[in-house]
Amino acid sequence: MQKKWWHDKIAYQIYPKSFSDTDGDGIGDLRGIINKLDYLQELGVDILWLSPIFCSPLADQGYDISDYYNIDPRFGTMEDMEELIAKAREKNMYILMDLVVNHCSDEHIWFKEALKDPDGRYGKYFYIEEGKNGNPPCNWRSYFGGSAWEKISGTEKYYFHAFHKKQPDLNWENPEVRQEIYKMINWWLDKGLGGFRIDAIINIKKVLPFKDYAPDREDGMASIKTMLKEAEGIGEFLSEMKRETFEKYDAFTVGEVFDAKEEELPLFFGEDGYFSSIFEFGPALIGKSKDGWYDCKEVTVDKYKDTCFKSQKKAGKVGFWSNIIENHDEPRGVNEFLPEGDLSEAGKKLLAAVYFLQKGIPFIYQGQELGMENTVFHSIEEVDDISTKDEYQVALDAGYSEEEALRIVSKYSRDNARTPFQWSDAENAGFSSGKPWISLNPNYSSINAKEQTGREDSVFHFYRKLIALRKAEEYKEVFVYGEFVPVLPEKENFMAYLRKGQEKTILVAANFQRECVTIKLPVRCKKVLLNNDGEVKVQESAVTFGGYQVLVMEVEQTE
Ligand code: TEU
Repeated sequence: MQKKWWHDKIAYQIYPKSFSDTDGDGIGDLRGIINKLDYLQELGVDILWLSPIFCSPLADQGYDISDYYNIDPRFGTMEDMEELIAKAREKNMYILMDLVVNHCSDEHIWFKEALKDPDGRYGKYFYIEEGKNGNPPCNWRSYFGGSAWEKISGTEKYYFHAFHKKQPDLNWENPEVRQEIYKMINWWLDKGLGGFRIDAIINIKKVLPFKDYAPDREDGMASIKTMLKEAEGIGEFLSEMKRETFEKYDAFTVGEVFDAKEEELPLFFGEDGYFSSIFEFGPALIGKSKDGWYDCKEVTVDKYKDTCFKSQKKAGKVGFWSNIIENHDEPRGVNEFLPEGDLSEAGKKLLAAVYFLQKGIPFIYQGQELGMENTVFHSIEEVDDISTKDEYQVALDAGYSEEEALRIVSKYSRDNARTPFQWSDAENAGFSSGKPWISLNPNYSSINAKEQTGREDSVFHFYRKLIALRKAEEYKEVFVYGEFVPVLPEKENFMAYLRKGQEKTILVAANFQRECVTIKLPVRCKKVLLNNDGEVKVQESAVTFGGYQVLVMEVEQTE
């Protein structure tokens, strides 16, 4: 495999709006990120992915861009952005921006021009279709609920939006649109970006002409995902984009690609793939239902393990997943993947070790390094997220009470990940001197960076040690390139795997339960490299694990 600069890097996702506010408007800003580069350097991360900070009405928190060439004044200025890129590079850090080009904002000049003349040049930048007998052109449901079509007032025409109606889809079939996008990408890469995270990119290729699919809910509509299963030819667009932009700069790109078919993985993130990597969403999709959050099934330890093992097998020799336990669209990983009631620091560190040391690029989402947890909602009025509000209505429509519907969406809401970063136990958790745009998680007095950076056995320092171990001269080859081999996969509530390198073999072994257990391992331990909790009890190849104890060991090389 040809070695790439990003293979041994650790990535960190920043949700700027909730990271650190320096001007007291209650919204995080670029100056806040610049001021926290030392904190991020202490943690040991290399790549910083910023969720969108372009001009936006924030209908979908910046994933609705109204000007790709300017920073939204709420986040700062272009000079701040250029300073951040420069100061990050001084610390050998790379900045990724969030490339949101499946759609733009309805306040983008292109769309304003399109509304003036739907049949004109800019009308062709979007999907604008005649309605059918006063109805939308087809029965696709938006990701955020309701029809994916919005009527253009004063006409019988509709425009398509896979997401919110303020996010009209850009028409990628139009070469002029694609060239506009490539020009913008290169403009940003010329500023010194390390690359991009690429938003919702699987949606850019639609099945055309638009047609109905069999309804999958009582509302008579069909999920867009049904159409995507049939869509063909996205590779032409993605290859062209890579050729015209990313590969000219050796940029690191990570695609947000859901539901990629196994046989297509080499096309997406193989040696010559469309992207450097794509996110591994297997764990995030465990238990999910096409009917809505109310119908989600519980995640179990063994389901999590099996999903990880299957994904690792799929990626095998293809390339590098980008591995996560959470992001700005998901609830906090410790709530999702640790059994309810077991959110101990030992459990949080165990979860950290078992995902972080798999093969792939580890991504840490802001606050995950502290073990930040889901927040509490007392009413749906406290919820900001449009997706959560839609799912609340879906639960009500399914017959759940308001109280039940609130309990359901509280568990899965994207807002769980968007509460202000918990810097300290000071007012507003040290996030802002003003009123935060979204309520704090009340537990900031006990879970915060100031307390944890000052405590050697904290979750923060365990992540710091994990990063240092992955980067250690002696072990980086095995952690970056080593083969992933499941160990005792049939053992319940136990997750173990080898990483087999040319010179070294590592065993990660986790007792994913409260009860102690003694395991006879198929390998002999040479050296314990990391232990999250309790004593180390290793005799030859028999190991006794305490509750939620994980051990990272160098073991004898085997065939
Ligand atoms: O998300 C794309 C997406 O399909 C999933 O994240 C999911 O549909 C969404 O989270 C609804 O629950 C990307 C961004 O990560 C997300 O924040 C944006 O809302 C979306 O695209 C539109 O840009």
